[in-house]
Amino acid sequence: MKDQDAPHITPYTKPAAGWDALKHVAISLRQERVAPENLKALLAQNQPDGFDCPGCAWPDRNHASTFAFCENGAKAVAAEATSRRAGPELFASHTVTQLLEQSDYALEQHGRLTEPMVYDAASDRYVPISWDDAFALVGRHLRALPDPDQAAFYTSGRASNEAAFLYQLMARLYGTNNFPDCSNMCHEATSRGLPATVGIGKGTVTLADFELADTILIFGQNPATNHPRMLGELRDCARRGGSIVSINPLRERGLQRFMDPQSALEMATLGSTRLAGLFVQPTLGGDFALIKAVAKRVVEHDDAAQAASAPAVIDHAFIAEHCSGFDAFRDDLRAENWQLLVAESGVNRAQIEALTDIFIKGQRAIATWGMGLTQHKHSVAAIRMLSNLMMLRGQIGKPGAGLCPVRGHSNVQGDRTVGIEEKPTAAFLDRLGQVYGFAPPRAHGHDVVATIAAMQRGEVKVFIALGGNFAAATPDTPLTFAALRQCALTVQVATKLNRSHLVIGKEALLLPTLGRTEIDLQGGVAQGVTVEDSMSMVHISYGRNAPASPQLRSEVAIVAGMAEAAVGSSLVDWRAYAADYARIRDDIEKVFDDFYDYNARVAQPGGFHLTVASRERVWKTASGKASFLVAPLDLDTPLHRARARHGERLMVLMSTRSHDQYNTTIYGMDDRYRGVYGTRKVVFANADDIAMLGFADGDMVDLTGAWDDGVARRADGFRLVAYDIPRGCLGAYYPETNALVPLASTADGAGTPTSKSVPVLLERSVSYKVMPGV
Ligand SMILES: Nc1nc2c(c(=O)[nH]1)N[C@H]1C(S)=C(S)[C@@H](COP(=O)(O)OP(=O)(O)OC[C@H]3O[C@@H](n4cnc5c(=O)[nH]c(N)nc54)[C@H](O)[C@@H]3O)O[C@H]1N2
Ligand SMILES: Nc1nc2c(c(=O)[nH]1)N[C@H]1C(S)=C(S)[C@@H](COP(=O)(O)OP(=O)(O)OC[C@H]3O[C@@H](n4cnc5c(=O)[nH]c(N)nc54)[C@H](O)[C@@H]3O)O[C@H]1N2
Ligand SMILES: [Mo]
Repeated sequence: MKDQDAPHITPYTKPAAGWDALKHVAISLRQERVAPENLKALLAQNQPDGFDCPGCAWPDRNHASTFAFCENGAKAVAAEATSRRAGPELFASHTVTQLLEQSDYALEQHGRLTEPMVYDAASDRYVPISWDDAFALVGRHLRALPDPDQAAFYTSGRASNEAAFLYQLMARLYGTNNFPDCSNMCHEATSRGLPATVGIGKGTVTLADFELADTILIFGQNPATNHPRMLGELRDCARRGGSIVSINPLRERGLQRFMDPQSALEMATLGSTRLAGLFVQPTLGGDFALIKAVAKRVVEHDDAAQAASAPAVIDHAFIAEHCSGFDAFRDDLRAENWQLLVAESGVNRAQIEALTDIFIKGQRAIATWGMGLTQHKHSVAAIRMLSNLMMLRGQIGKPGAGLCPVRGHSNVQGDRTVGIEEKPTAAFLDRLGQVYGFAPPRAHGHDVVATIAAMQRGEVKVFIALGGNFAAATPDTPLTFAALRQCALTVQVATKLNRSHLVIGKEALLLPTLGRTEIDLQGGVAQGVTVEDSMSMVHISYGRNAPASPQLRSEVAIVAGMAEAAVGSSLVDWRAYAADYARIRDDIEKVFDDFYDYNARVAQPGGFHLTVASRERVWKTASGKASFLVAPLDLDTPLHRARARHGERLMVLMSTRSHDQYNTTIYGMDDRYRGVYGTRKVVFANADDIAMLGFADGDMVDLTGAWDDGVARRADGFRLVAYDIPRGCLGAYYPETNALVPLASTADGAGTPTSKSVPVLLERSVSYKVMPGV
């Protein structure tokens, strides 16, 4: 197994997916020691009567017939179906301090949590507690707070609509809108950016549009690792002769060639499809300038066409009927400075030209994007500029075209839809109040970054997490740890052990829950839960495996238990909800019109599509039109200032995912498509930068933060890997580099930590003189 091998760097030369992926599925099933009876769960993945893949939010074809095989989906299922257990024996034999010394990989390897545990400060250990006592402890703490805003309720995007709806109801009945959510660190810039331009913060396409698209632009996304099922759509587009462009500082291997495990012919003949035809490699955070440059070229082409009485390049009919602000937008583009656009994007004129040519040739274009676009200071502006670029050619709200933010967690979009929102609208609160007969809190609550800051100030004292790994996923690791440790109570609802269960308040609970793959029986009846994918399809999911332990409770049951203890049952019959999830759906429908006939419509194979107004060319903006928004280049950012201070030694770091991880869950130590084996402590750098800084490929370096707030930040002991990445840019993995991400550095207008533009300096490593094993 590679994990035991000496770390090494060996470029990957085969196509993505294919036999290699199948081999790695087999390895992961073996490593996780998945019991044979649980293997059948894999076959039920994304079947109409099966469960929704807990991997990513990419939708399924019809959510019916295809067994969409995906290496990383299989790994996510195997990790949940593992036969390993983190039971009371583990906690009896290890103090919390000892467990904290273990790596994220080692913590994950302990397996599934089995019973509710409470922290015992005297022995520094977790000890068993009954469910009733655990709920009573939560109730006691919440009721003791003088102000409900001293509690915060975190959600990670695997929670079902039913669990998330009850969770927000509990918190609002309790009296707060403090809903830090994983999406604050993820697609928040999308959700906050798009409404001002197209009226709604969701994507406008469905899978049917991918079948028709002739052009797909992929911004800042690594689908071969993070959304492998998307490769099937890209393959089909490439085979139809469509154009695919990857806009990414890295030429991600998985976007170069692809072999489809579902195509018997490809697998048998070792054939593969060439995916992206053009790779444009902007500097980190250079997308705003790049997109603006392409928009400027589109205007220039259109001006030239008009002068020559040739067919227009801009869709003037669409703009006349549907858009506002076009003239000012065009004038701003005409006035924009080419030299600055090139310098700020890091892309030369020839490449901008090539990208523009493909874009204006496209009759049906889709733009997709991931974390490469959302985790920067100017993410909101960049996403709006992308929307504006698409509007120039009328590429929104018609078949085969549109905006496609690709979400992460399998229900991160649904959680927000059903009310996990720290800045709720008045209309939603009015409705919730009417349905349940109470006055919901009106003040906006804390997002992730604001929650940590409030903990630091001692203003948030009770922290409850419905899934996720808050301590590891968030910025400024040492400061965040200290903030969490100041809490009076931390509560974690989880499937598997992670760092957040060890970075705890004065009192702490660890509550084990059923995963999506497991049968959820209430009163002898199997319950299904519903989720919304990245393209707004809502469908139902039934687990197939026996629960990992008889003591596990569903997320719905756990939330209901906490709610009863914290706010009582006078307004809400929590037990009735927990006994039959269909009742929760009946009431979700009362709060959200879009969910009419919820139970009936999710019972149909494939579920139903939630209305996305912009898809229908209905614009829910202030002007009632799709809005062009003028935005200037910002030439005085913290990065510019850091570069002015440190000159060319200043590097900008992106923190990203390897192939063997699911966010903070580390399945293994390889990043196959990027050629990294047996280690996660690597930093990718341009060979010329390595030489300029006086290092050599393979040297060990330490990374120090170059943010100018006086806080010392560092991450030590990384191996330099010469890589095809633009000058001045570095790449390394998250969460190992989160200590370098400043809490105060967030996306303007979204609050997302800027995890893909972290200013750092490199030093020769003091802690590791030689790379172990190399
Ligand atoms: N197997 C697996 N699947 C997952 C996850 C996982 O960890 N593992 N995580 C899930 C979650 S929550 C999410 S949000 C998604 C994340 O999926 P992605 O959005 O693919 O996230 P990252 O791996 O962070 O990679 C971002 C990509 O953006 C590029 N990039 C970085 N900075 C820039 C930039 O400034 N501009 C441009 N144009 N590109 C840039 C990087 O090179 C990388 O290819 O995946 C989901 N699916
Ligand atoms: N530096 C840097 N930081 C980042 C990012 C980055 O790219 N760079 N990405 C950000 C992004 S996009 C995201 S989405 C966040 C992710 O932040 P989180 O969502 O908080 O983190 P995860 O690692 O996905 O959470 C994994 C844990 O969830 C629990 N879990 C798994 N399944 C279930 C379930 O069904 N129910 C419950 N209750 N618990 C479950 C398990 O205990 C597991 O250990 O991280 C963000 N942080
Ligand atoms: Mo995410």
